[in-house]
Amino acid sequence: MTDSRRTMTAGGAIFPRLKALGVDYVFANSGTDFPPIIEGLAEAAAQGIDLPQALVIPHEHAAMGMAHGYYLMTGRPQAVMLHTNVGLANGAIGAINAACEHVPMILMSGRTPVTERGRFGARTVPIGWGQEMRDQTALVREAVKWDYELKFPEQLPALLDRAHAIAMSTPKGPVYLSLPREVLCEDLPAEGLDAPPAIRPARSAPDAEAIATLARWLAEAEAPLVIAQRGAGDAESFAAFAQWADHWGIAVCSWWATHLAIATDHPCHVGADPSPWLEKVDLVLILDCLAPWMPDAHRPRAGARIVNMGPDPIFSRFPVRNFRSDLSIAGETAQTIPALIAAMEGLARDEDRLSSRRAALAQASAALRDQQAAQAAAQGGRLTKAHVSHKLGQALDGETSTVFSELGTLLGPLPRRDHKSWFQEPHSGGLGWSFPAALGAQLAEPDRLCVATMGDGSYMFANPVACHQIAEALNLPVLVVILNNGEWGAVRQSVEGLYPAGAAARANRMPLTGLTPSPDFCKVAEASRAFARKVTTADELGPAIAAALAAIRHDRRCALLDLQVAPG
Ligand SMILES: Cc1ncc(C[n+]2csc(CCOP(=O)(O)OP(=O)(O)O)c2C)c(N)n1
Ligand SMILES: [Mg+2]
Repeated sequence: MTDSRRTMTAGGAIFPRLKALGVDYVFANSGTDFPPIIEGLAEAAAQGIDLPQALVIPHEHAAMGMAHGYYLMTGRPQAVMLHTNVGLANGAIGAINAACEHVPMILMSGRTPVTERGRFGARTVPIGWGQEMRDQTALVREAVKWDYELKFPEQLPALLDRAHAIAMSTPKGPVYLSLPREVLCEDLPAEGLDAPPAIRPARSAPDAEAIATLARWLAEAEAPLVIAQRGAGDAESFAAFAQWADHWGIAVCSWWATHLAIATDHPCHVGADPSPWLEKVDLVLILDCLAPWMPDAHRPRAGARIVNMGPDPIFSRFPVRNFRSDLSIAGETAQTIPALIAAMEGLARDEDRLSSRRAALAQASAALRDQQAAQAAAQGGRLTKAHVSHKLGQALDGETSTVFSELGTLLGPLPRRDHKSWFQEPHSGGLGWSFPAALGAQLAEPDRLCVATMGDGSYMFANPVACHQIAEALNLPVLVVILNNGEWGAVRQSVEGLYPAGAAARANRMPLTGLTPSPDFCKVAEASRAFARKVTTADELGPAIAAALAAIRHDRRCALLDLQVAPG
C-alpha cells in the first residue's frame, strides 16, 4: 500500500502506477534523463511499494523485441522506457513492428531538460542541448496510436491510465509518452498510485448482424477458404476453430502467417500458397491479414464473396490496401471466431457435400505434407532450410515449445500444432526481432522451450552481443538457431524475381547481398558463456540439436547453433 502522507518523484511514480495497470516488467535502457526515475525507483523499492521489475536491457531494439515476445505469450500490457531521442530512435523499429502486429505497449522516453538553468533537473551536460528536438515524438508518431508529452507531475497517473487503455483497446498497439526531466524531478503524492485502472480498455465485439450474414454465406458456400495470418485468437478459440474447419470442411491457408491459426498437419490446412485455392473458391474469409495474397500474381475467382474479419479488418492505418471487402467484421479474433461458430450452429448442412469436401481437403493436405517431406530430405549431406526445419521439428516433438522464425525455419516442414507454438517476423519486417522476442517469451514462461531461428543477417540485426548478455543476466536459456547462408538471401531472391535474366542475377557475386566472410558466431555466444556449435553437414545436425537442448535443460544455458545452410 502506498502511504497517503508520502510524496515521491514523478519519475518514481511511474512504476507503482504501471504495476497497478498490470505491467510485470519495465524493459529499460537508461541515460542522463533518468536520475529522477532511478532515484524514485530506489525510494519506492526501499519503502516496500509493489513495483514491476525494472530490467536493464543493453539495446533498445532488444527491449522492444522482448516486450513484443512477452506480450505474445501473456497478452498482458507492456512497458518500455528509453533514453530521450537517441534511445527512442533505436527503439523505433520495435515500435513499427509492434504497430504492424497490434502489440500493445506503453513506450516512454525521457525528454532532454527544457531549461538551461535555475530549475531542479535543468541541463547539466552538453547532451542536454545536443539531444533537444523540435518534435521528438515524430520519430515514432506514425507507429503509435496516441502520444503525449507530460507537462505537470500530477498528470502522470491519469496519463498512464489513458496510455494503457488506448494501447489495450481494439485494435491494440503501441502508444508513446515523452517525459521531460524537470517534470519527472517534481514530487507528487504517493497516495492512490495502487488504485485500479481508472479507464478500462474498449474491446470491440463483432456486429451480430454481420456475423449472421457471414455464417449464412459460409454455410451456403460450395468452396470456402480462410486465409489466416495472425492466428485464431486464444487457446479456446484456436481449438474451436480447428473443430469448426473440420466440421464444415473449410480450407485454411497460412500465407505469410505470423501466428499459427491451425495445426500444420490439420486435414483442412492447405499450406501457405493461396493460388490454387483462390482460383476455385466462392468465398474467402480473410482472417486478420494485412495482405492476404499478392494481387500481381493471385486473383480470387470472379464473383467470389470476400470477407475481412479482424481487430481492424480494413487496416485503416495503412495508406494503400485495396483488397475487396463485401463484408467487414471488426473484433478481437478470440471473440469473433466463437461468435461465428455459434451463429453457424443449426444452419442447414448438406452432409454429402461436406464430407466429400473434407475428403478432398484431407487428400490435398496430405499430398502437401508428402511434398514437404521430400523437400526436407537431406540433399547430399548438405543442410537446407527445409531439412533443418524438419530435424528441429523432430527434436521439438512432445516439448512445450515456441519457435520464433525470422527468415529461419519453415512452417510446414517444421510441424507446429499448438496455439503460441509459432511466430514469424512481423510484416513490417524490422529485422533483429526473433532473438529478443524469444528472450521476452522465455521471461514470461521460464519452463517453455523458446527457440529463435533466423538468418545470419537477422542475427546480426538483433545486436547479438546485447541479446546474449541479456540471456545470461536474466537466466533465459533460449535456443538460437542461425541458418547461415553467408548472404542476405531474401534480397538476392528479390532482385532475381524482378530481373530474372538481369546483370545482377548473372554476376558471379551479386552486389549488395553478400555477408562473407561470415563471423564466428559461436564466439559471440561463447563470450556470454552460452553453449555454441557450428554445423556444416546434415549428419552432424541431430546430435548438435540434442547437445544444445541438453545444455538448455541441464545447465539452463542459452545455446546457439550456427548452421551452414546452402543459399536458397
Ligand atoms: C532493419 C532492416 N534492415 C534491412 C532490411 C531489408 N532486408 C530484408 S530481408 C534481408 C536479408 C535477411 O538476411 P538473412 O537474415 O541472412 O536471411 P536470408 O534471406 O539470407 O535467408 C534484408 C537485409 C529489413 N527488412 N530490416
Ligand atoms: Mg542469410
